Amino acid sequence: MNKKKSFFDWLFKKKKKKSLDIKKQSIKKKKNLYSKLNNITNNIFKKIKHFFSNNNLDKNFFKKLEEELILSDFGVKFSKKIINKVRVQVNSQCITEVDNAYLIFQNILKKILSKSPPYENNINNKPHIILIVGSNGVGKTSAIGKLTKKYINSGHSVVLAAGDTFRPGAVDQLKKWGKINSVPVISQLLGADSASVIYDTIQSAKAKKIDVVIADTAGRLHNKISLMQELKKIVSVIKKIDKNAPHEILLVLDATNGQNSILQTKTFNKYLNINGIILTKLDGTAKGGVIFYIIQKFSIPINYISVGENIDDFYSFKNKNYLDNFFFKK
Ligand SMILES: Nc1nc2c(ncn2[C@@H]2O[C@H](COP(=O)(O)OP(=O)(O)O)[C@@H](O)[C@H]2O)c(=O)[nH]1
Ligand SMILES: [Mg+2]
Repeated sequence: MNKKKSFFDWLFKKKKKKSLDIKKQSIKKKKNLYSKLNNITNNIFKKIKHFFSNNNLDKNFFKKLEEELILSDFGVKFSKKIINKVRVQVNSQCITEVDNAYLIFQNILKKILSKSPPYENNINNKPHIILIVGSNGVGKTSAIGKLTKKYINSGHSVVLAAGDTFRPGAVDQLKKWGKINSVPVISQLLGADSASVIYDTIQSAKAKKIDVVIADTAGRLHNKISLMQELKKIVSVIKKIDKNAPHEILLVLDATNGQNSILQTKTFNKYLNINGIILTKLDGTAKGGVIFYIIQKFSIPINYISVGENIDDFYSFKNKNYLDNFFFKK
């Protein structure tokens, strides 16, 4: 009897230790994530924070703040709009301390962040088909690698379509991500018809009952119109298999491109029905103001942000609370 009791004691302690270990691991993971996000915050707002702590609310204050915002890629008109809002509140509340003006400024930005429409990634179709589009070099293929891991982690099977048949090396790059995630990549030779590669991939996914198809596409063809036509053709070929597909068309934007990202969004959205945005390279820019500009200008959700070249440097934008916390942490 005693032996039995001590065995159960031992088993209980072992289980408790294991659950503590798991807890510790997840805390460590969260800490890493927070410090990474904190670094981005510093990038985006370093200059602005510096500005607020090095200036008084004198008569030139708003003009100088406007310049800061424009330099941080908030856009000229949008910067003016934000400044006006700050000015109205500062005046009506008779604020004289720059710290209080900073709080007002942060609250205005928080409100903009909270306006980003929610991103619903319910998988109601099998296969769920995602088309990744965007200009050359913005981070499409890398984003596919990182997104694949997210789906694998949530228990879904994935197949990748090497739809960038234009750039030499693009297929190999996608295959590398396929290997890292242990998922198949369907490809043809360089110069092959992109729509046909994606069509084959979807057929293969159907035959093998794979949950998610993520299709890469080329970023640069000889001109903008031909790229858009190629993408429209891909969409119509996909519709031959499932008229409701692609279920998501995600536009990848490079945050370091600043205002150019706005033009890209306009162009891609004119030709395709963009469902969501992946904003990449937020780690490499002090000009992240574009994220606010995109949110206020387009009613397209920001689905993910990418903050580095590693597979885990990829965060859902859904959890606004922690983003809020880290965008604005002192
Ligand atoms: N620093 C940084 N680099 C990135 C990020 N995403 C992609 N890259 C790099 O950007 C370059 C272009 O990425 P790629 O996925 O090939 O772009 P694509 O041409 O749109 O497919 C590569 O060197 C990537 O490693 C990111 O979030 N941060
Ligand atoms: Mg690519």
